[in-house]
Amino acid sequence: MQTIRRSYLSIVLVVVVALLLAACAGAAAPAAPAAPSDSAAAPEAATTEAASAEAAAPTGDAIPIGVAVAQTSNVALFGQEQVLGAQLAEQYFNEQGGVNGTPIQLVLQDTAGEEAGAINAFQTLINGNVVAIIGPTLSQQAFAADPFAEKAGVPVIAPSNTAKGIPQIGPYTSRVSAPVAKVAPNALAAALKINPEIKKVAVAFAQNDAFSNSETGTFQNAITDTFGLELVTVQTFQTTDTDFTTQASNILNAAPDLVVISGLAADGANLIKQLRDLGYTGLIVGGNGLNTANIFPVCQAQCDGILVAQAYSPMLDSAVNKMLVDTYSGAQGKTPGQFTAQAFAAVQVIVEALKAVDAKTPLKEMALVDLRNALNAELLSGAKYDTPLGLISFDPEGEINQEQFYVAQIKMDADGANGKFELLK
Ligand code: 1QQ
Repeated sequence: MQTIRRSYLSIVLVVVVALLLAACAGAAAPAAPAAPSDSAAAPEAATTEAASAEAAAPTGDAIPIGVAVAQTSNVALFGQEQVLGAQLAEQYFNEQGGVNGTPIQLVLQDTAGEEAGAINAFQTLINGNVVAIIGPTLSQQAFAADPFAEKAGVPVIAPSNTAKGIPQIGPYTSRVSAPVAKVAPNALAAALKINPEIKKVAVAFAQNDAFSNSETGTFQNAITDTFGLELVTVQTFQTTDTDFTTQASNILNAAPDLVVISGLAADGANLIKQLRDLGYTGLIVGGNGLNTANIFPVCQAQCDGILVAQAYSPMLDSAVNKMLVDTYSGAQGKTPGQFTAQAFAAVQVIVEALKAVDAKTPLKEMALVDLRNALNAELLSGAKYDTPLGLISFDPEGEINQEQFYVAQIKMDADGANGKFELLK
């Protein structure tokens, strides 16, 4: 008995010493955040797993958090707002002491607008030893890139992926961007409140985009089933289209009382402009792809009146939101939009989850593979985060729990040069 206990103890001792040595070895090698690169050369996919599994966790230096969003292409109409939100969060949380005294450092990697760019950016960040990745901008890109993070065991916070099925990509994928199913129908309810006479609805959506397909499904079900309206035409387009004469003419011929559009920013706003130019005067509901002031230069005065459901209110009465609105307005001369607030929230949940992990086991004692796993487990623990989006948490699948949604209506100046999203009561 005594012998068994003694040999058991010595095994425990050996294991503990081995673990300590491993931890020290892990901690000794400095983390090497990926240098921001504009060439976005794709590392070999085969090296991804091995490199990240053996890499050391960040030590005394800043903790690298990857941000893979669109800084170029038409998708940068969203991505620009995301970069601003993430950088504001980086500055703010570092001023608050970072992760229990250790600063964070964003590692930006441009995805541009396609799937391949998102995959390249993800692989660069994974190999660059980031603790987590915020991105990509589009659901279309997420379905392609997130599986690489899943394979490498890197937590992903989707900052703006609202299509059905995003958290189900895998156990490492969570989102701070509420799904279209929860958000979009609010805009239809608002349209009916403004004009209770609406009976006939026309729908248009971008066929080559995962989010647009998901959102139009939600809209079409709500139009016919929830609100009992008549769907008079369904028009399709591509996110790369610039000429919408056919779709706009077909919509006008169907004589709808309401037009509902699911596309991205440039295409969606061009369609709206051409629809108005051809003479449509009724209400327009735009989906999440029209949820940015960056559409104003595209549809100009013809943006006026568009209804858009939002998962963020700049009016939210909380300390962190007031700070975001004040800081952003000071620098940009306008209030922040949803994509900025969601990117801020994405950084925030990672910082706060890292603090919780660090309080249990100091991060600098953890191997990167363990740190990434512990961070993911913490995010999925149900802990609540008081963000500019309100109080949020993640369910065990990584879906956001968020209480409050809003509907805004775009108001443009007469000359179409400036405008704003005005929240409806
Ligand atoms: C998605 C979206 C886009 C409008 C994000 C910019 O919601 O791709 O899921």
